[in-house]
Amino acid sequence: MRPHELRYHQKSMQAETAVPGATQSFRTYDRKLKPIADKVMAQQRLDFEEGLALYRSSDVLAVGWLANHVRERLHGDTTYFNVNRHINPTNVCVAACKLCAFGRKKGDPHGYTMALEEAWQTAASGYSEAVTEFHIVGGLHPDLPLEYFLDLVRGLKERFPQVHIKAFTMVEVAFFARRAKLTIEQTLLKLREAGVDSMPGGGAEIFSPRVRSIICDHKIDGSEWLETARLAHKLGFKSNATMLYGHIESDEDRVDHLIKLREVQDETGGFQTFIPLAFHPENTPLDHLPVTTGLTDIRQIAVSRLVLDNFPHIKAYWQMLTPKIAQIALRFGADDLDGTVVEEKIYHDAGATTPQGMTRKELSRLITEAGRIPVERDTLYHPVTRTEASFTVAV
Ligand code: V47
Repeated sequence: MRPHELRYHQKSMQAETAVPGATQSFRTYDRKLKPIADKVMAQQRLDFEEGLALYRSSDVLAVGWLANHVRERLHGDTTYFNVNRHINPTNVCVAACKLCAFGRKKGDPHGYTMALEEAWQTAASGYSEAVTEFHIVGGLHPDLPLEYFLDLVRGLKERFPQVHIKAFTMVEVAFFARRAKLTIEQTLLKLREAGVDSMPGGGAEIFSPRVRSIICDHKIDGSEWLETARLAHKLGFKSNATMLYGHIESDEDRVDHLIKLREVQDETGGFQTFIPLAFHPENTPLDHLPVTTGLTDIRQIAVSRLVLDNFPHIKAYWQMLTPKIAQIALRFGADDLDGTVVEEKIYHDAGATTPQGMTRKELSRLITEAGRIPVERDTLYHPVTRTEASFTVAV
């Protein structure tokens, strides 16, 4: 036995734990995980200190085992993906967030704003895969009126009536409202009337005021993001939630972020999916920071699954994680890979080397080879059944 193997063997001999009710026995050499495992098996809520212990445990495989247990309890082997297309109507943005490589100041030669016709054409390109979702987010443009976005959505609904429109982060919604001198509720109602069906999870970043003041100081603060989500849910919108990790946040900031989301979810039940987003530093003012490692990404997926006990889904966004890590994440708590995407700008401007899109076949292969069952879903997680020429959604 080599020395590191011996060390592992001794540790596991010390603290091997059989958890009642588990189909297999849970083993860990980290004694702090034992009471956490007992709570997970008993379907009890984890508290702040326990969340912290999951981030700090050296036994990441045991943390992953627990997360996988929860994932299988909720979803068995089912693993979701969807056929979507991202549309970013403008990269012009007043916010100048240090975390971002996508946004450009007004007047910057690399700034762009799509004419409405161009945005509708972008939506149509890549339509060969019969998309079920348009995912629309963009910069906080200083001059574009709310009407531009309403017309954009109306035009999409006219041209692609069967496609779900998941559009505008809580940050964009709050910005539209301020510019149009409307309340958040009034703005949300106008967006709904135009055809917005649900909202993506972006812009949450990390709720800690200390970190937010450094990485995205001109954005709405964490409590405004949460309040906008709360209002959207109360009006009947479903949304997602994200957390940007791997920059200057602490473990405490991460747990705090997850618990704040969990509290809103207790109240509204409006979040569908949580998507942890690893920070990509390239081409941002924070490019001196290192990229996250595979184990950090995998652990983040697992801790999210364990702390967010009231979120139905945890997404391993393959564009951000790479397809290889996203595939492994399917055994560490994730049950969703996101979708075909077709054209991705936010991560690719920040140096992502992943492909811009994947086909249904490629996504299914990743899932099947992870020993899971691929299920194509629509945005609201109804299974999609396809024939050669069309698709139907089981509701
Ligand atoms: O809000 C921006 C993040 C988000 C960088 O809801 C960066 O289904 C890393 O929210 N490095 C936008 N991250 C993406 C997003 C999303 C993606 C996929 C699915 C869904 C969904 C939502 O990307 C931003 C910000 O948190 N981001 N710049 C960067 N350099």
